[in-house]
Amino acid sequence: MNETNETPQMNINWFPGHMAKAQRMIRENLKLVDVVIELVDARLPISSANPVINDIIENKPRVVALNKADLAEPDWTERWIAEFRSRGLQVVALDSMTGKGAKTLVSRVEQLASTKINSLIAKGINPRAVRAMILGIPNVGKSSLINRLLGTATVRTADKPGVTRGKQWIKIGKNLELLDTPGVLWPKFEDPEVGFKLAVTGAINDEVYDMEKVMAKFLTFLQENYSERLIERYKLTPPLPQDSAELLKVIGAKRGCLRSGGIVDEEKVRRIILNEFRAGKLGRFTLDDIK
Ligand SMILES: Nc1nc2c(ncn2[C@@H]2O[C@H](COP(=O)(O)OP(=O)(O)OP(=O)(O)O)[C@@H](O)[C@H]2O)c(=O)[nH]1
Ligand SMILES: [Mg+2]
Repeated sequence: MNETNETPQMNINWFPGHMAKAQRMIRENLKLVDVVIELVDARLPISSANPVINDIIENKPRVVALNKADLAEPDWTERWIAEFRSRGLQVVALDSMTGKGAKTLVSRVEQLASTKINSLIAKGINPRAVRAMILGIPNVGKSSLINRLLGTATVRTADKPGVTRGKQWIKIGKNLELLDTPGVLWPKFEDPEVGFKLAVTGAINDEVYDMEKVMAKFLTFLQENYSERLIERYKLTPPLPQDSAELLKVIGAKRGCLRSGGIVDEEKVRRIILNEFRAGKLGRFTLDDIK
């Protein structure tokens, strides 16, 4: 996407103290688990990743789940899967709303822990369930995945004194226990391009960035790359205006977003387009390219 100089000021919610605290809590919980499930957004598998995830989890086995795959372009998801594999990572596509991919995810987690579990067996120690936790930036779908897995879980296990003191685990099938509190990671702040993608996909609170600037850039992006989708969705007549402000007005007029005097309610149109994009009504998008 084109470079612009605007930065959605997303760092407001993440002071250095918050990051340090989040990291500390995650490290504490990491001691209890065999495997990490790193959730990223399939529409932006790199931009939605935490910048220092490797340092945080160190050598803990990890499976990357490309969540919201239902909103991403399937071809691109395939390419991203191949890319992650070529980097030596386990990866699965996931839709936490329907649960598509969840079974594969669970079996990958079990596979990743099998070396450790087998070594316990070899030492004559009773094999125990594999333990895992979910990590990811805000809004990536951590709670949705937990709820989805809970839906298929046999029990939500209570505290287990001595072993997992004070922690709540969700037992999934016979062999897997999932920590019921996910680790919330901070996104990448520095790169304005990343900030833009996080803003349009809803990873950053709408109050925290300049909606007008973000939507101007987004409309230009749609006009340049996906004009046929705009034409179809909003019943527009081609060619579309190149200027994003003009385009906004045209869509607003078609949608009847008019205030008294026939003036287009721009705020309302921006909101409609953004909501429809996020709900997948403009089609499926992958915003990160493989570099
Ligand atoms: N289409 C689609 N939407 C999803 C998926 N997973 C989650 N969502 C939606 O994404 C939004 C955020 O999901 P949550 O599960 O609350 O995300 P979270 O990571 O727990 O967010 P925080 O608790 O704020 O850190 C919700 O509106 C979900 O309905 C998915 O696989 N597909
Ligand atoms: Mg949550």
